Amino acid sequence: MTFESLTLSRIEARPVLLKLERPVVARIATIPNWPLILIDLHTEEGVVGRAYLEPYVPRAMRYLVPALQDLGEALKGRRLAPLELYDAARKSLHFVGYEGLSMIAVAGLDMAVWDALARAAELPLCVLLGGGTGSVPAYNSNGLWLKEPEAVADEAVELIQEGGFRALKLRLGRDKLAEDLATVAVVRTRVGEDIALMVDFNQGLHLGEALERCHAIDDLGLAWIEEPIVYDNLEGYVRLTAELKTPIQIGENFYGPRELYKALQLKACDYVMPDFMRIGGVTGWLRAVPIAAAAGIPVSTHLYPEVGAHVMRVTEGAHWLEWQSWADPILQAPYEIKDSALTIPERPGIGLEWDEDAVAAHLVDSV
Ligand code: SMN
Ligand code: MG
Repeated sequence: MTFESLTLSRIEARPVLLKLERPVVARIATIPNWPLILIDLHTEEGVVGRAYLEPYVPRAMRYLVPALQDLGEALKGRRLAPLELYDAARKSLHFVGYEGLSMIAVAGLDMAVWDALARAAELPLCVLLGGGTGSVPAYNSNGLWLKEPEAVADEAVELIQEGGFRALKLRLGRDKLAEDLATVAVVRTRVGEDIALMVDFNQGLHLGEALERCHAIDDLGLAWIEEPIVYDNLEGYVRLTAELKTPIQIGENFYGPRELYKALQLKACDYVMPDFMRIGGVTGWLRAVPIAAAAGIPVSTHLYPEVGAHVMRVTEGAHWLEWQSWADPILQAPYEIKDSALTIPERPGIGLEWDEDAVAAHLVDSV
């Protein structure tokens, strides 16, 4: 069989819910259980492409699962050319909405299509894309949510040990600025000077608060300040980026390459970190990151560490991979982290195989 001959037959999408070892507690939301939509893209030739979406809100799986299955029906019989299917799927939902859930569904389809193609070619995805296997520098983003300073510091020490990490991300945005300052101070004391610390406000502040709080942490040597204000207040980001010494990081809420382009044109950030379900999967990533590279802006990933590792191997200006082990419980062979880097396994495709017993234990009928 040659990969040129693959034909899409159907998309199977299954909702699972996993209890988070360290629940997400951010200024704007608390998430105790993590939703994953497992996508199996079947081809007439028998190759199955696999990917997942993680839409934060369990109830969102109620409408994303049928949307994915419906894209499968709409594209049934088409040859598996990722760019062609991406464009066809985008077009099919254009009048419904060009961003939001439409883009998320297309992104899920796209990642599974690329996976199927790479599996058929018997190549790791990064090799199919013209790169090579190897490791990708990663920071640990598995925890450090809004808890008491001492508890955050204890967790920071634990997180370093999860893979010889040299970088961690803390969430900020407690009720009082003094509590955030105390948290960064105690974490710094416990982890030492050699660990890079990123901070993320998860869009929790209004511009006035952000100006005050970001200036207050501007001399702490932080690696970046992420999303202090709501993601689409680009004027606010322009002001923050101009005023602060610490690099401003945004991008997990860019829907498609054009949003990245607009932010960079306005000089609304120093760094970008597109998310795979919003930027448009692998295809969206491949179309977005050259814009950042041409502008001299370093690119990090958001969530989706497995597919993220592959595309970072072919990303000019690749910066940090965000490591979360949140899909590990349903994977047969989770990716490994050593010396603060994720190593791409010698497996075809993205390298995701479901642990079907674990999947059965976590499948949800209604959410
Ligand atoms: C984030 C990740 C997962 C859930 C909520 C928030 C965060 C990040 O913005 O960048 O890791
Ligand atoms: Mg973030």
